[in-house]
Amino acid sequence: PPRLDPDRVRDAASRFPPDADGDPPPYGTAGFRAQAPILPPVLLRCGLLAAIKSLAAGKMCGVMVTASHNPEEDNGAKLIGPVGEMMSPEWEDYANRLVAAGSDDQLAAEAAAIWRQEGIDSIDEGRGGPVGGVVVGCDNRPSAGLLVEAALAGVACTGVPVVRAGLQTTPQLHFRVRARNLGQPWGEADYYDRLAMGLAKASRDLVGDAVPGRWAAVGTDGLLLDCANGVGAAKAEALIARLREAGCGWRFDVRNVGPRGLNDRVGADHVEKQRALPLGFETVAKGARCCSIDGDADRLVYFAPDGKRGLTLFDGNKIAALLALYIKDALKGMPGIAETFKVGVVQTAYANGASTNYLKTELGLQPVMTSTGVKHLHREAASFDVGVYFEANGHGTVLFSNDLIAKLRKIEYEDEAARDLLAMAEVMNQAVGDALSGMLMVECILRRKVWGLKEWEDMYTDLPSRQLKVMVADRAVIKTTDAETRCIAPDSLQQGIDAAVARRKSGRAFARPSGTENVVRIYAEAASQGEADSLAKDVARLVHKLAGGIGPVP
Ligand code: G16
Repeated sequence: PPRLDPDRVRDAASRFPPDADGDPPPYGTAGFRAQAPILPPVLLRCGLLAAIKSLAAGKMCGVMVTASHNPEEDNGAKLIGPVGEMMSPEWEDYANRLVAAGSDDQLAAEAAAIWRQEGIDSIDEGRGGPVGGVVVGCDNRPSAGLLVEAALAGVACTGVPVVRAGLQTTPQLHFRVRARNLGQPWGEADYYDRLAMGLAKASRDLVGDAVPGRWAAVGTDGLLLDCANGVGAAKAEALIARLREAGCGWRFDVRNVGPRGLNDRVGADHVEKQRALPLGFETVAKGARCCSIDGDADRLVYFAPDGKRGLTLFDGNKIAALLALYIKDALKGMPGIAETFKVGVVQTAYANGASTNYLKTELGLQPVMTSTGVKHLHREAASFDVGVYFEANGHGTVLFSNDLIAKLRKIEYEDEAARDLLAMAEVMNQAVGDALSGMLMVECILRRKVWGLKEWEDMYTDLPSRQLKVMVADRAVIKTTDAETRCIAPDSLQQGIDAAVARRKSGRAFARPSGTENVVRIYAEAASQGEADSLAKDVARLVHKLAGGIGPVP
């Protein structure tokens, strides 16, 4: 049976020693992120922790080696729990404890303490001890090889079986862990099958070689996909090949397929934050339907070139609004269900005020606000029967409760809307935000509604907004409350922000420390672009002055 072998821990720790002159990174918004060279000891500890978690749960867990939207030189780890979720706060603390354990002996002692705390030795699964397993996947960064080895060495300290999944998107690895633990088909081919079959059901008459006449009349029948030169490129191509086999004749033009230039002026983060076209899209026709995913394919944003080197953005909020509208429409014809089952939408402070207003006034929903981080949104969304969650940056999915799925199954033969929702639950990744699955659902809904981008854009008009980053010596000096909408430290920062906001019509602004980069993020919106820009700048200057800014004053 698995057991924690202190000699193995010490041996592994000495093979992947911590960086002598640097503090280890803290567990951030989505796990650990740092420059790749300092990460091997962190990944060793992540492997070790995932193994302990898997034993505590008696299920498979996962480690994804990725730094997502961050530059190619960075890397990191996302830890995946037994239902495909991100780790709970308690396990984040364990992760920090292990990563802070500098010497070989400290690590062995800390791991043993967590092992005891979780009562692993007293677990008897009827097979002579606890059972578990860890699957390790990675994106296509050059530093992945060594970091995967470090994670595997961490798992090996416990004797827990380990699986190398190789190149995976983050959502694929989450899907795999969840499906495996639920006893469902879990391989990579099963992932493509599920999406392709779900889409075939969701799009019904639309799948096939012939583009329906009404859709063709909208004028934009193909999708240009920017893959950020990341791991998602090859996976998107595999998915599209599977769609073809299933008879889907939709056209996709896959661009920025790597291997070089990861996240460098391409990808969802670039498009959403810079409001700039990704490289390789300079000559794309005005109004063409395009989307960008990020380095590990868990974010999705749509855009259309405006013909002047700029673009119209369809961010996570616009995607959420489209999905929520589709769900509300489906529920309209199902009175019993609409009254009994709760639909909810979860957003963060980055949600444009106009999107929140649309959800409230047009769809009659009361959006729930959480702090930044999929882990927070996911948890909230799971409390609804249909929980739509999206961050403005394009992270999100739609979760369906088991009760609702069971109810829909009972009526699917006589009810078309029930079939639509079941198909949506198949297409949308139930473990985490997934750019490829989100993209299929958006494509399907636009076709079903016979909507071009114009109709989608017209759902509501975003208030002008601006995002900035400020470098500070220590971003931890900024403390926030109320889902990160207000600062409680340093002193007088919030007063300054309030005064700056009050000077703008429809103004709103906040500052928060990033959990994935060494910066403070600023968000501002107002009635005009000029006011949003100047408000963001005012807040950036306040942060620079009061929170120890480094470098030039913004
Ligand atoms: C991660 C998280 C997201 C979060 C983003 C930015 O995304 O998964 O939930 O919105 O970081 O976080 P922060 O503003 O704290 O830097 P990704 O795509 O980098 O994994």
